[in-house]
Amino acid sequence: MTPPRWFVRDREIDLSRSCIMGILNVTPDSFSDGGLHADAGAAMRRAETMVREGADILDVGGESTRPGAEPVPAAEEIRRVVPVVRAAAALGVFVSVDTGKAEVARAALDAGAAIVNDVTALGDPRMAETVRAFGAGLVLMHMRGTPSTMQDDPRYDDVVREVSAYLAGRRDAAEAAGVARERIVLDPGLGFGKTTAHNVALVRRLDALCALGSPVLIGASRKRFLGALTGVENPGRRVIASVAAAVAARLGGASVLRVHDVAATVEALRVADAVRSGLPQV
Ligand code: HH2
Repeated sequence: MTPPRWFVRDREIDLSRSCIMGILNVTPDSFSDGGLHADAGAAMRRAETMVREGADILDVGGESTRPGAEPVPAAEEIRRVVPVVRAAAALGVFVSVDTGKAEVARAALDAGAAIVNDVTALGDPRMAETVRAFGAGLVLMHMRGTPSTMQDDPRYDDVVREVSAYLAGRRDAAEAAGVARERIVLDPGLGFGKTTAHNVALVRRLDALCALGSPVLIGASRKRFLGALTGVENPGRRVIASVAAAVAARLGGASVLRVHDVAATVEALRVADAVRSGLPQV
């Protein structure tokens, strides 16, 4: 099967093997690493480690989206992310900015980011134009409700069908606003308005989302549903569960894996990639 392609600014990201997006939260309150990299120096040490461990993309976020999180003003988000984006881009990796605000996206793209990771899937009406103007890559993610309400009894008739239809619609909207299809990646948004059963169903039936023809990103890393499945309560101790989820997602067709634990995931995905694609000369 030919891998889907992903163009970001003037480059193409190699999706013939797993693409690892390392999480770099510069927030005081993210669910598993809040406050750890809140100053730019600590964030850059973390960035350098993840690049050494094999991250292809660094995803810089200045606003937590954990369930119940409160919104952060754009000026504060820009203050948090821009210095880190600029320094991370200088490491030679792709940098994405995890934001739903066009103003923050523009500041990050100006500072050298190549991708906008928009968990609101164009909730800001100016986002598509911002992405188009820079020729940036765009991740469109599904979320039910907002972070402050999303885990209040989420219900679907058919979660796989509804999430896929929603993402196809958001991709159409992005294309209508001038963002080329080969710049777009789709993400079912594990944990964003979903029960454990919904998250598991989305990973089990990733083929339905992959059938839309765009690369698929999965962010399962350290999330609460992995705690529910394994009984591991401390998010920082969910490495094995997170790696297992990344492997399952990769074998199900995901191209991009958004993770905290880069070294462990890269090692496991070497095996998953070999099993998926085979090796020459067998
Ligand atoms: N998950 C989180 C944040 N951003 N972006 C995409 N595309 N997909 C995801 O699954 C996703 C995301 C939540 O995780 P994290 O960044 O670790 O925590 P927080 O939102 O509390 O900063």
